Amino acid sequence: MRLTLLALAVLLAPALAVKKQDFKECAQTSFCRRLRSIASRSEAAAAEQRAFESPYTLGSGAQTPSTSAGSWTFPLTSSLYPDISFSLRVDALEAGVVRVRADEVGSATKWRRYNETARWALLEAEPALSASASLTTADGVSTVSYGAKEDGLTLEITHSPLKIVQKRHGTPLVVFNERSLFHVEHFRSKPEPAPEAVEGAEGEGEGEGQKVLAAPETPDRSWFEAEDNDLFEERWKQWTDSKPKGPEGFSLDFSFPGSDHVFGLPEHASPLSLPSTVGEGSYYTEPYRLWNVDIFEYVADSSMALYGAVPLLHAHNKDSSVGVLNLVGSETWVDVAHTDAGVKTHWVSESGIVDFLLLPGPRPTDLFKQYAELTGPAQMPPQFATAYHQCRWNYNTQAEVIEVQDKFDEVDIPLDVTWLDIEYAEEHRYFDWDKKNFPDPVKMQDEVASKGRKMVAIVDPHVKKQDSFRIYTDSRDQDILIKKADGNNFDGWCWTGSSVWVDFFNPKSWEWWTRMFTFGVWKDSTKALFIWNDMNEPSVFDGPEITMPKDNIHVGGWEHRDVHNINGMMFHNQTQHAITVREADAKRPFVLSRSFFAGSHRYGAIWIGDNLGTWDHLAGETAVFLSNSIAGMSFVGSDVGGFFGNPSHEILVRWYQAGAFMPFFRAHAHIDTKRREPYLFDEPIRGYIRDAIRLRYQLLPTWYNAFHDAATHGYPVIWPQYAYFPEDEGGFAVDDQYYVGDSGLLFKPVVTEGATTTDVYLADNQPYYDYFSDRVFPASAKPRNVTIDTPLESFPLLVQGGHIVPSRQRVRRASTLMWQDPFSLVVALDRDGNAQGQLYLDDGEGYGFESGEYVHRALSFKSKGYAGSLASTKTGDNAADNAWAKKIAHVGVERVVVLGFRGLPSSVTVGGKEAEFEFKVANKGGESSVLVIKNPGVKVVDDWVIEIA
Ligand code: NBV
Repeated sequence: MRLTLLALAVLLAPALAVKKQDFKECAQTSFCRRLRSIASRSEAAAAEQRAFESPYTLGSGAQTPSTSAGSWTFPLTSSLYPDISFSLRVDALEAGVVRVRADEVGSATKWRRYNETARWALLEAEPALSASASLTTADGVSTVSYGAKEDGLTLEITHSPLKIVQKRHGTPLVVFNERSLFHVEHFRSKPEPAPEAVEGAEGEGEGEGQKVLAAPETPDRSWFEAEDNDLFEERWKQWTDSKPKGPEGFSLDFSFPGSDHVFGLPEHASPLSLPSTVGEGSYYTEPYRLWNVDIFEYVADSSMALYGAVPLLHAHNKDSSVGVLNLVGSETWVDVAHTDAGVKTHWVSESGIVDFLLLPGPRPTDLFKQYAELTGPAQMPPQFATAYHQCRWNYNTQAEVIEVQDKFDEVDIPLDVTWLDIEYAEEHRYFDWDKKNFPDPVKMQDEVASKGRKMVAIVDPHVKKQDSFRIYTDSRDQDILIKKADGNNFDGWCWTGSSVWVDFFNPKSWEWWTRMFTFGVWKDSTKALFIWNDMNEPSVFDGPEITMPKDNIHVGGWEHRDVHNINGMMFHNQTQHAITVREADAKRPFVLSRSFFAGSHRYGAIWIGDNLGTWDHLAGETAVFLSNSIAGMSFVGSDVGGFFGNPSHEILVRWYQAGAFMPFFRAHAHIDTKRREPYLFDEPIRGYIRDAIRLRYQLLPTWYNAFHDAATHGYPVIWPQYAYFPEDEGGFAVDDQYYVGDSGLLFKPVVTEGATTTDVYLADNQPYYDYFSDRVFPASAKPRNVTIDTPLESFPLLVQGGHIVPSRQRVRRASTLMWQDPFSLVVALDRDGNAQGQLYLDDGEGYGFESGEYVHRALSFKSKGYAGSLASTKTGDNAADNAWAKKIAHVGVERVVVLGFRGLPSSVTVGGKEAEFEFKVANKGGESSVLVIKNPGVKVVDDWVIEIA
């Protein structure tokens, strides 16, 4: 009886779990199986003390193309296939970055490897070469010296067997091919099945049947090319991948001597410091997979692929950080092994040229800058996009959209953006409104806009195959659709039923797509409407792994396998462009994308997809945000409350608190979930949620500073502990708390049920002040954990001593209405009584800032004995009286709170004029001193000094 009940309970329990069987493991994909096994054979060889040497050798002497100083091309051969020629090109780039490319030359087949990943990922496909770099060759080693002299960077290229070591002042940072796992599968002709050899043929040489490769006279070949029946065709479930090009995978090995931590390779729901996938006691057994998929109900801790892919890895130790950017758009798996000699990684990819860049660091901040120099700066978002977004699948009618506005107003909760999921569109034909439920979309958008708010509507990449639908007929007639292997337009199944997909790699689609968003063409859109690109992995319901067949064809004849991971970015890019230029006076666009690739940060925000409203998802997400962030994708958030399921009140409150500190802050829920807009709850729950959202609005100036730094320097909006304190080893694996920009705000979400206290890790010798109370955690020479009370209404938010945090305490119903409200400054003094901060302001929507229409202030507090002063000075070389500065000339500072001031002030003056203040002395109970200066009478655009004596 108990058993039956149990079984029944299992059956009735909501089946919230990923369907693992819908997604491949490495062993189920032939190139991964083949290439991953090189490492196992190398290990077996090592265990038996057999040599396992790379078969790859560079030709003698470097051939230096006379036209391009800083670039050297070597002939590359493999003893496995002496007749096949490869070339290896090494570029020393301006930024101290090295680029290595390898390709097969003069293939006897008609095939070419995909070589355009750089074109989409990098700002310039061919970044500038360093004219000062030099190469010398002696004793079979070519040494490139490059970068700034003081950095002491060299690249040592051993010719035979091939090995490349990047060094800084003689210390190896990264070693390529240390373990001899480098291998490039050359193109080969599909063997004609010999009548009697088809079945049971074993271990023949090339071109002799299906089981090829292991040639008896060169036994090493079998180490690198395992027998495989799936070289020219691969079946999985009901799908057959025709693989016309045959095998063209490649395997790369990068070791990081002296580094015990590697970060990056998003997107995975794994810890930030990537644990081992191989070796004894490894944390995962599958490599980190980069293959963009629509994977709902994903596992909260896994190396499985998610929606986006950035093949960027940081290796870090307390002395230095280095990065590897692998420019590959095809399916890629990465094994990580932690060893006594540092982390060793093994990357295998299905197709494309070898094209990787070594970023020298040496600090995480340098890596962020170097990556941004290569891939371009993050987009400066419109300010409203950094505020609160309310979404649900779906707000079903125009009246419901308006009701949402009213309800938020009734309960005094701010809101900037209301979202429309797929049900706004007639039969899911995006662009075509369902006029029964949305009779007057323009009126609706105008009404929302009249409150200072915006809307976002979803536009997915699947296009309903229907002759009455202009997007379909246009794209079909212009011949810009993705094709099947047989050359006909591909169709598949999605929300729209039978659908086609525009090939956004095809430049012919670009101008047309831009036109679709003009107000003349999309008559039901207004400038208050922005866009959400979902399903762009792309998601194809009846395709293998819920995506597109790999042998589909894109423009130029490239297969989908070559470009799959880049696909989502192409769609995002074009939509973003369309939204930018739809107004004569270009405004900053906002487009949210689910799928992404290296470089997607140029186009807008992402979210981490279909999460579950459970504690383990809430807990795991912080690491995912951080991992995405260090790879450029820091305008990131998750569905607040969880997409699937009906979270308890407690979890919802905790999620809102977490959401208020996600760079992208949007509540969203599946169509089958119970409604959970904040206004639906009774007090105190509603109040707790309101407090979280209002706090976000108060701190918007601090977020805007962080977004500005991201757009200017390539810094992440939120900083993991290791990047903020690169020398504090105790913090390298900490991934459940983070810093907001350079504000000194340290946030940690509460992610466990019933938590009444939460521990926070403090790395440095500075005091930390509780943002919500006067409590101070004193400076200490040793890293420590401090315990914070976290009843449901509260959570850890600390200010690191030494920072000035700007905020606006008056919250209005939308952020766009707050532009002339006064500022407050929290000045959290460091051990020496000093603090720094910044305030960046512009109109929040246009591009005037690019031509100097902004205000950027440096704020600085200095203690002198028992006195002190707070000064605001201009930074930046723009005109002090630019148009935006004039517009906000009346905006003042209404309150300054100085925490930790040592003196006992008797006067506060500005330009000789007394200002009102209150002072509370520090007490032994752990409360800091608090000096509150009221209405000092200073304006944000002016230079001023507040003197405290
Ligand atoms: O458009 C419907 C949903 C959307 O709400 C969600 O945010 C996306 O991640 N979409 C996926 C399609 C199907 C979900 C089961």
